[in-house]
Amino acid sequence: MTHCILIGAPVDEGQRRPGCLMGPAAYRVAGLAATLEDLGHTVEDRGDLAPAPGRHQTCANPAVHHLPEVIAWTEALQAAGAAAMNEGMPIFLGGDHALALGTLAGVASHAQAKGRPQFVLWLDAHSDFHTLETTSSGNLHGTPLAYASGRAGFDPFPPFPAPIPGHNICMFGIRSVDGAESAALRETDIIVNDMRVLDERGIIAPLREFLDRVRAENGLLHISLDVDFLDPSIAPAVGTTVPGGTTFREAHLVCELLHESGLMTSLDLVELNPFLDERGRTAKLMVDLVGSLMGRKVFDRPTRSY
Ligand code: B3U
Ligand code: MN
Ligand code: MN
Repeated sequence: MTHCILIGAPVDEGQRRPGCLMGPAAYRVAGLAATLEDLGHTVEDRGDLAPAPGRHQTCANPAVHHLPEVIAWTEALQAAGAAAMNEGMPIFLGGDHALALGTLAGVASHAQAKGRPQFVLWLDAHSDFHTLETTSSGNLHGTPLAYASGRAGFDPFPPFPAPIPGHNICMFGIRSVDGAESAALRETDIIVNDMRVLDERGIIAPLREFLDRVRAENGLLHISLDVDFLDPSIAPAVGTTVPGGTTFREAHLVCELLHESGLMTSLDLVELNPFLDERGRTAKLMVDLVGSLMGRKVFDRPTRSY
């Protein structure tokens, strides 16, 4: 039984298409709390954060937009995330992926305080490895992993509290990487399981390899689930659809394996844009996946027989 702490983060300033701010409400309407309670967990819904920018930070790249707003979210989510880690498992309801600038800062500072290594599993079509200097879209939802790994180029942001080593970060489902991201990623030891790798090796072996390391090092594991990890045919409610995503069955299998590992300590649900949804199907699918992550099984075998 886990104490699940829901934290709404209706941020939509990390990209340009309005609608992600309705995400937290959509997860609640789709029955997230009841799904968790039915699985035997306790749920505490802390409502939605609403930080206001205190200053007007700027940066040299003119494409970057909503910088003060995103910095305010980062600070608020770092504080809320670090506090929640002491009390249970935070589940951050986005909001676009810019929220992970703050959630990663929060969980990493908690891990540092506990003297345990932080690991990150990034379930996404995108590598989100831009800095303020390299992004050409100016959309800050494309930057959180660069910030968390301690890359330079985030001057107006608070320094990332405890940069996460590259080999503790595993990207999974990647199929859209910009040139500047690619060049920077090659200089790191981040594990990039792009779709080529998953097509060749399947999803189980690369995931188990990573989870085995988290376990061996007694790590904390943050999972960041971007809606576009899923194929747009099953999850249309996202601003940046990329074909060739994971299927319904693959996504559930990933979630079941993650549950079986018992390693997840925090979770982001990001990029849901309910304005683009079809009768709530994407919100319901995301809630369903959280059900699998938190222990729902098709058939409860006493021991694994396969
Ligand atoms: N890499 C592109 C596209 C992108 C990143 N994350 C999303 N889209 N969702 C960029 O704008 O940084
Ligand atoms: Mn993303
Ligand atoms: Mn994405």
